[in-house]
Order: sequence, then structure tokens, then C-alpha cells
Amino acid sequence: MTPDLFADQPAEPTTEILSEGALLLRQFATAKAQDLLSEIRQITAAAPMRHMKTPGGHTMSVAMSCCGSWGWVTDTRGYRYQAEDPCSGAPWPAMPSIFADLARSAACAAGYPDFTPNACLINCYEPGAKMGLHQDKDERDLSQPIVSVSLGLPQVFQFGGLTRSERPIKIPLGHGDVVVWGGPSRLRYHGVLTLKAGAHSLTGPRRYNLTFRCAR
Ligand code: MD3
Ligand code: FE
Repeated sequence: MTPDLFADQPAEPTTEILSEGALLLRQFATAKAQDLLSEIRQITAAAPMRHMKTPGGHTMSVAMSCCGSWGWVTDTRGYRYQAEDPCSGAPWPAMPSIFADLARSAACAAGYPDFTPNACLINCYEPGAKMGLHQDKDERDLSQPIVSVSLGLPQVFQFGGLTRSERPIKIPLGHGDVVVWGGPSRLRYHGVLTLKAGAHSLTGPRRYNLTFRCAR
């Protein structure tokens, strides 16, 4: 293979330690991207992307859906995991085996051999959408990591500390990049900056992010 000296993303998978317990696996999911996207299309045909409301009454700019035994939801009553899609009352679509296999192999590569996700949150960002700094702490077992998979347009990720006041570092996440967050990094504050307009050959004007969790 001829390396492209001018590519912004490495052509080959690489591994980078972000902090203790947090590993960035660049390009780890690239070869599987088309299959992952076709599963996202099938899941969102049954459980459509929706803009949920925060307990504070704001509508989130990111659209979300879920698959697996548990889905993450927010409404005026709060944040929680629940087994049914509130839009339909039906169970969330099953987690496709290529999702679970990818999440498990990424967790394994990062040193978490026992990860078995039972929830996958699917975020969809269009230009202008963002996610403010927050902690993921609605999961029962915080000894389990979270695995995140980015697809489509690049978006700048903010990686902070264990307190909101610690200044976050900015890391661009591109198509196929996977991050595993566990151990002492599991409760770090994080978010993503506003998505800039663009066009990706596989996703068009948007970015998807899958987060695999052990919800309960
Ligand atoms: C660091 N999603 O869904 S993924 C989320 O790009 C979420 O859609 C962002 O934050 C997105 O909750 C960021 C990266 C991520 C996910 C979970 C983490 C980073 C994390 C948990 C702990 C520390
Ligand atoms: Fe998060």
C-alpha cells in the first residue's frame, strides 16, 4: 500500500494513550464502516432518530436512537436507561452482532477483556449540533468501560478531567476512530464541539457516534 503523506488521518490503525484507562484506536472501525452504517439504517427504521428533551427543558441538538437490551433516554423526568423506546413503547432493536463484536474487540485491545455491552446509544450530528461537557454516570457498574465509534464527518471532541473546571483538551475524531474509556478515565468530563458543514462519502452531511455501554 502507498502511504499518503498528505492525508489528515493515518491510513493504518494506530493506538494512542489519551490518559490512564483511555485509549484512542484510530481507524479501528474503518473496514467495518459500511456494514455498521447499514445496521444503523435498519435500527433507525424501527426506532427513529429523535431530539430528546433534557430535564432542564432544552431540546438536544444531537438526534439519538438506541439498540440493545437497554436504551438511554432523557425527558423532563430525568436521564435513565429503559428497555422500551418511549416513542413506540416497543423494546429497542436488538444489538447487531457486528456492533457487539466490534465493541468487544476494541475493549479487549484496550485491556478490558470482559466487556459485554448491553446498550448502544446512536448519536447523529448534523451541522450546528454539539454536546456540552458532561460525565457518563447513569450506568450501574462504573468498572465497565465505554467504547465509542465515530463514523462520517470529523468532529472535535473535548476531553476534560474529573471536575468540570479542568480545562478540556481538543481531539479531532474522524471516520472509523474508536475510543475506549475506562478505569480512572471513566468519569472524565467530555463533550463535542459544534459539527461543521461537510460531506462524507458514506454518511453525507452528518456524523454518527456509537457508544457501547454496560447499562445495568
Ligand atoms: C469519556 N458522545 O454519548 S463519544 C455520549 O461524540 C457522548 O457523540 C460523544 O459523550 C459523541 O455520552 C462523545 C466519546 C466518549 C464517550 C463516553 C465517555 C468519551 C467519554 C465516557 C467517559 C469519558
Ligand atoms: Fe458522554
